[in-house]
Amino acid sequence: MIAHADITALLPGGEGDWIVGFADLGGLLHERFAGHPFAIVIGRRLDDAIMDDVADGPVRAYYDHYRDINRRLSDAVRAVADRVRRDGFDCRSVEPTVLDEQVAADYMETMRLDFSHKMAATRAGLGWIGKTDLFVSERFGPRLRLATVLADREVAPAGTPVTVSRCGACALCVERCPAKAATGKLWRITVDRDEFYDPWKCREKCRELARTRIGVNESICGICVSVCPVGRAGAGAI
Ligand code: B12
Ligand code: SF4
Ligand code: SF4
Repeated sequence: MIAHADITALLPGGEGDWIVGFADLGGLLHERFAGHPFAIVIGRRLDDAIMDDVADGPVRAYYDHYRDINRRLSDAVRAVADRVRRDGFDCRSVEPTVLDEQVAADYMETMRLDFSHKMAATRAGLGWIGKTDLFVSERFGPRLRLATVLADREVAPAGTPVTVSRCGACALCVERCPAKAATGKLWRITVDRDEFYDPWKCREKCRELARTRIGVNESICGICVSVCPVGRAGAGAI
């Protein structure tokens, strides 16, 4: 077993900017990952001032920040995987994101990858899935990005899985989404993404906003991340 503190000690700045959780994903993974069902989920918070500026759409500072946080997460999962391997575990890292050219041929039809960081995070008990399909953490709300290390054996006791949404009557992200991508239905583990959120509508709007506002050909928006009251500095409880 490896202690929570051993993992956070590897993360620059320690617990202040990061969340770490452990999950047992047995029976939930694509066959490509099935030999490594024990997850260490790592979340890195996003900068509050930058995220406040995204309330009306993506800005250049958000795009730069998003790439910087992806680099930090890649470094973090590499460091954590090395540490876990030293204790004799077999493990593999799942990067925070992939490029369009690295995804499966049917990605545009499914808009799904074969590993969901958000699922690992709910199973670790770190938070829930919000009304626009974001992972909403207790500490930072949706203002974070995720990456995961998968191991062949239990690294530390798993958290208590979260199985239902805690959004309650709030619908801010649904109302502010310029793509009208979400219906407002509450998530629970038996509700599939496509029943409450349309990723094709979202992607199309993300690409339009990123192209027109910051001149990049990527899926960047973040309005739903920005407007969520959970975890936002100075915001009250929902
Ligand atoms: C494909 C993809 C997209 C697509 C589709 C998005 C989508 N929501 O499905 C597009 C291009 C539209 C997109 C847009 C964005 N994305 Co994106 N995207 C991904 C990616 C690469 C794969 C997601 C995927 O396969 N989804 C398939 C569905 C089925 O799974 P899911 O959405 O992850 O979540 C479902 C399951 O987890 C399930 N679930 C949860 N717990 C449990 C438990 C059990 C037992 C079961 C059965 C199921 C279950 O519930 C969810 C709803 O059904 C992930 C990285 C990754 N590998 O996870 C990032 C990721 C989801 N994106 C992220 C972000 C930030 C964005 C954007 C804000 C873009 C930006 N940076 O400005 C927008 C936000 C869109 C939104 N509101 O969700 C973050 C989300 C962080 C967060 N707080 O949630 C991720 C996790 C990247 C990261 N490393 O942090 N994205
Ligand atoms: S990223 Fe933008 S378009 Fe997609 S759900 Fe969030 S607010 Fe809507
Ligand atoms: S804005 Fe409200 S409805 Fe949307 S994820 Fe946050 S708490 Fe849930």
